[in-house]
Amino acid sequence: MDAPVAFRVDPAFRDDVLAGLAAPIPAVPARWFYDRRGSELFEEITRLAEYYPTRTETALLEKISGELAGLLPAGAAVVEFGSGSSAKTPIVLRAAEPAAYVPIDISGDFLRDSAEALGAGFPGLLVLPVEADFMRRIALPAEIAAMPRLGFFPGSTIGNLVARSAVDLLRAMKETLGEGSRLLIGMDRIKDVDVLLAAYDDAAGVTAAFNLNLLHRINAELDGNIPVDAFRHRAIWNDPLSRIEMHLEAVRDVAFTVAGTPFAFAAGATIHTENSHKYGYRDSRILLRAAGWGVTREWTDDREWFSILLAEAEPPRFAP
Ligand code: AVI
Repeated sequence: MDAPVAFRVDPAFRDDVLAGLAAPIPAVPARWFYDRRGSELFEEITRLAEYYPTRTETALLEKISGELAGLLPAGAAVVEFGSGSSAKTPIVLRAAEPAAYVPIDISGDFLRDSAEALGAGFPGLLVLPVEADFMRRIALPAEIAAMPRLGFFPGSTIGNLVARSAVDLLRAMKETLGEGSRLLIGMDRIKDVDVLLAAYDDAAGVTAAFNLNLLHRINAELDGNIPVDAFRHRAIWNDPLSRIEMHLEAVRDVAFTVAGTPFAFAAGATIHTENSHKYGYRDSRILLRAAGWGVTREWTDDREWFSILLAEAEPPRFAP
């Protein structure tokens, strides 16, 4: 007989779900979307006709790659916040021709695999993956101590954080990279609400499956018995907060347990699962400035749907 497989529960996931479902406004942090199935579904989202951000940002990076080539002095390091598994990283590495590339990611296996795959395409490039949570200040590898640095944070992932967390993250990036460093960051623009809603509630239902997968994950990993068919995907535009919100809405009264704890949701009640903030021309500058980054360039596509900003880590200054 096979020995029983020991089931490992991630205590941080359990704590977030139990506290989040019991909160006055029930919510589960969006980072828990990304189990294996969730990551596959997100990849599928990026290829959807309605989901413009990935396609728009990649095309914009290609378009400005000539200008990016002049950005970095010889012998610089590109530090990417994220694993660098996307098509965007090679565009920047080809353009900037750095001496070193440092991808930072919390998921070690994924990080090493993607760093290896990427390194193979850039012989001579020093690739130094760092396994760490980039929400906090990180000690960069000694090999790049004397190199000028360009941080790279594509994907408009900054938009998934509320303003105070986004500022904390941008400040941590500044501390990690050091004064005088630069940051190349992708941010999604405010646009027509119909375009935004379609991007987060696509006709094929892939985003709905991505959102509902969170409930499957809770059932599988936290011994839950949530009837997933009792919930539906909702995407709404919250105008005063300038963000798309994703929710899971109960379509009928429903009761279930997670890790032995009982929960009940009345029909129409929701679990808030994600925010995706959109930024106007001034908003992005205020956000970056609040964390000590001064914007020196901004590029946008013809429709002005997506921005890539270049910012410089400013020294503290006296101000009136
Ligand atoms: C990862 N992040 C930038 C995506 C976004 O657009 O906010 C996540 C996503 N959620 C639904 N679709 C895509």
